[in-house]
Amino acid sequence: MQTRRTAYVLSVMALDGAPGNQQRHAYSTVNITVMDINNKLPIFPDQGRISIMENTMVGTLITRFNASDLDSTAIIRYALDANLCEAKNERGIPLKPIDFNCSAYFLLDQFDGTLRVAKVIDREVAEIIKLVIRAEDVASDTGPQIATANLVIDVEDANDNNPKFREPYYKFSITENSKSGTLVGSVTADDLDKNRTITYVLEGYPETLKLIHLDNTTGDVFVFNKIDHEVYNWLNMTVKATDSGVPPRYSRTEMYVQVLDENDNN
Ligand SMILES: [Ca+2]
Ligand SMILES: [Ca+2]
Ligand SMILES: [Ca+2]
Ligand SMILES: [Ca+2]
Repeated sequence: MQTRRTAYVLSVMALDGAPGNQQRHAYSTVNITVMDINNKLPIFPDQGRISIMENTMVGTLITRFNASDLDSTAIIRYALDANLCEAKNERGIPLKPIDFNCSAYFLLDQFDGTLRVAKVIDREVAEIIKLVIRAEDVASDTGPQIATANLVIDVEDANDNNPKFREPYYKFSITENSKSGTLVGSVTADDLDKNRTITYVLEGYPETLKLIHLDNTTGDVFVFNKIDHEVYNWLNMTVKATDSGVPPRYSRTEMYVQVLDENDNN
């Protein structure tokens, strides 16, 4: 351990108590050395907010902490306070430690203060994570010297989920000769990412697509042209749902429309 010495040299003049010019004096030199006692807490201000993308690779550097300490002998060591780590999902609901072991997602090097990804983070699980970091001067002469700082990590969304239809397939039925504009049914897909604006498109044989219309934004399915049961008992189509991510992702499902006989051939 290296100790800073601050040295002062004083010249001291001593006078005796004799009156007037009978007074005698002497000079002397005094050397004073001030030893630095390690008695100051580390200085570790709040670390603000930082963003990382979800799915960032394990080992990626997030940031580096750098606490300071006025004592020359300071030796700073860093640690995460696992008990104070907090994660919230996108609705702001805190995640229980048993569901999301917050501190397990980060690796803090105690010596150099680097914070790295220890486990791939899924934004759909945790969107905001608050870390509490302890900086301790382990060379303290005066008992524990610990300063703590917060760091808020915003997990940015990547488009890593396809839209998902609520049903494995859709089956509707209509009576033949239903008027154009008659509602057949509705399809809905959800997306776990932030790009949840879904566009729906119908795919199938051109002659089938002339009969049925799908609203691109609502997923509502309408009769478009008169459908004759004697020609079609069933209409089979595919619905494609595309999200608004960059690049977009999509999924498909089957849609079956049964055309019921109106008994119009008597
Ligand atoms: Ca100190
Ligand atoms: Ca994800
Ligand atoms: Ca998506
Ligand atoms: Ca995502």
